[in-house]
Amino acid sequence: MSSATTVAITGAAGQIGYSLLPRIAAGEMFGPDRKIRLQLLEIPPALDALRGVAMELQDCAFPLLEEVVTTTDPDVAFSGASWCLLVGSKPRGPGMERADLLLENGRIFVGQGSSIDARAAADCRVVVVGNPCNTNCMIAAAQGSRLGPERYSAMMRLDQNRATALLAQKAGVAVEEVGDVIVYGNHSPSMYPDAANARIAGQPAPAVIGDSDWLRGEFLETVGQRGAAIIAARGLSSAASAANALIDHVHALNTPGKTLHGLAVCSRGEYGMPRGVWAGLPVRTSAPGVFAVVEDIEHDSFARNALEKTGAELAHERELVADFL
Ligand code: NAX
Repeated sequence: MSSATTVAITGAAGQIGYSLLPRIAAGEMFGPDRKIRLQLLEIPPALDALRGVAMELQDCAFPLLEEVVTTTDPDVAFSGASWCLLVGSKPRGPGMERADLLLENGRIFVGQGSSIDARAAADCRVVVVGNPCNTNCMIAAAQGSRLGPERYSAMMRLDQNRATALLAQKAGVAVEEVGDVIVYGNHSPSMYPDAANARIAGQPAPAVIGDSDWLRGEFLETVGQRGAAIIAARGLSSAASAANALIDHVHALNTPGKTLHGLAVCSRGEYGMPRGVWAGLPVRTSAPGVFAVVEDIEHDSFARNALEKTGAELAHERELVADFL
């Protein structure tokens, strides 16, 4: 029996995949002593490209990389996987409404969720990146009877990292001086990056920044529109920073400690998020893969209003995909 960690990655021939796979194979996600087996899923038109990526991985001669499987069959990709990183999804086409996108992707996540529940390892953890990631994650989790909802999370970490870097820049401090930045709700422009409870060099961020208009205006706007700004500048959506955020997300899940992390997890009504949707919430990890939502963070009326809006959007998305749940 192999002692390698088996990692299934969907959409592996895409942009994020191209940034992500070498970093996982180099040990950046699971550590320098852990052998890795990659099981990569694509749709048939992208299979040749995926084989090219696999060739490049081979040519890196990574000491930790034990095997790379390329496939178009979810049952093969998820078989025995301890981590399922669901990156692939259908992009929004011209004239496509968000509701259409939810339905198109919903079908993908019904199939992948069923396959994961049937095939993945008993200790499997699932992380959804493919958008709309919160609702896709809820759909995938709903297909399961073997793995519980606590095994499924969706990625808010890119938003968190963007907000953290922006606060550091504004305060003129190093990024590691900024902590406890949690992005609540949906990974969409309705998200709420909470600067009021963030810390800068151990002090409350609002006191250090000293500009509440900026925190409630330009800061929120810049974080919410950062993805669009990168598309406008690069002609392509964020990929290296998304891959990096996924590595941070998995570290957060795997590293017990007091640090607060923002993950989209199944809400039990914390901070007014509708029960049963996957909402960005503050969590602490108590053992590898085991986390609890931190419930004692206080919010003022401005924040509560923002939380209500993003929560309502998640509830609305759930109504649109009700047939898949
Ligand atoms: P790409 O379009 O470059 O790659 C997506 C890949 O998924 C393609 O190769 C495609 O063939 C594959 N795919 C489509 N349907 C599939 C299926 N049913 N099974 C397996 N593979 C399938 O997109 P990329 O830039 O890599 O982004 C991937 C996803 O991440 C997108 O949905 C994107 O919106 C989302 N993002 C999410 C972020 C987050 O913070 N949660 C940030 C980055 C990114 O925008």
